[in-house]
Amino acid sequence: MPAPRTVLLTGAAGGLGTLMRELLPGHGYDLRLLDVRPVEGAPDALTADLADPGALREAVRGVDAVIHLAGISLEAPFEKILTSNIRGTYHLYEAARAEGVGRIVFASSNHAVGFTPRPRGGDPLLPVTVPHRPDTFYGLSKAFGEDLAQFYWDKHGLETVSVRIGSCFPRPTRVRQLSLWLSPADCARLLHAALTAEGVGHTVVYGSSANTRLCWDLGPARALGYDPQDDSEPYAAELIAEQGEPDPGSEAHARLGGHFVTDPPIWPH
Ligand code: NAI
Ligand code: 15L
Repeated sequence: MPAPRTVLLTGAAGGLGTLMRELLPGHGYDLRLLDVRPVEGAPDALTADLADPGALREAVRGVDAVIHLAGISLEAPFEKILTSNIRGTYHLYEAARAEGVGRIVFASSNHAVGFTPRPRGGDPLLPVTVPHRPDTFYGLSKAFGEDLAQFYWDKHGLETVSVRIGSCFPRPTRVRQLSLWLSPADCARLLHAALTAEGVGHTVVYGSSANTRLCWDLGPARALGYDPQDDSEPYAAELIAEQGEPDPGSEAHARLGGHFVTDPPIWPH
């Protein structure tokens, strides 16, 4: 596949979308932006809902690839997750299939496997092959997205890299993020690798920087050509002084998904 140049970025008004629309052009991309909300400073951005299949067909027409960030990014009532993340991601894949788009990079999450026990010191790093163990309806929608991606590859030859993102923010703000942090610059490197690697079929990777406290295997991401440059460790002393060491006996620390595992469920009322 020739290197993609024109890329649709969904969720462009969000936190990660805002960071990526600043950084990805530096890797050579022309971005088409989409969000259900107006995108600040981008009057040409498409304002469209993932619930609108016709708008998505127009949005993907002529692009080489899609980076799919749009959706609810935290736990929410199931009906809302169903509309934006499950049905919405389906609509996007259908639009991409119908318009012959070759590849999607899907923003999956650590919460697709959030109930997985967090490796302790000396344990092997978590492989991407662990079974789905979502910790929330939100995580369940990411597990669905990964399965949808596999299905569209097997059935229709539409490629996806599903990136199980850890925590991508300008800097880590919680002790838990010391193992999961993905710096914005590394995120752009990883998305670039996911867009340009040859023959990915459907590939699942973990997405973080090369953190000293890494708990998962970055091998599959590196195999795409990702070469992370950042490490959360310079933030460790300050965060631990502020928040203390995580309690090794707590359920939130024992599982990859942290507090998403232990937060009370959100019911539809
Ligand atoms: P965010 O909540 O800041 O941005 C999401 C964007 O999607 C928003 O601008 C929102 O308006 C848009 N959106 C929501 N529903 C939509 C719909 N129905 N139609 C069109 N647009 C819609 O989230 P953030 O942090 O930027 O995350 C981006 C993606 O990456 C999300 O899919 C999230 O689940 C995933 N992710 C992010 C992580 C992080 O650390 N930031 C970690 C793991 C996954
Ligand atoms: C996610 O999936 C969320 O979208 C993000 O806001 C963070 O909460 C992140 O996981 C995390 O686990 O820190």
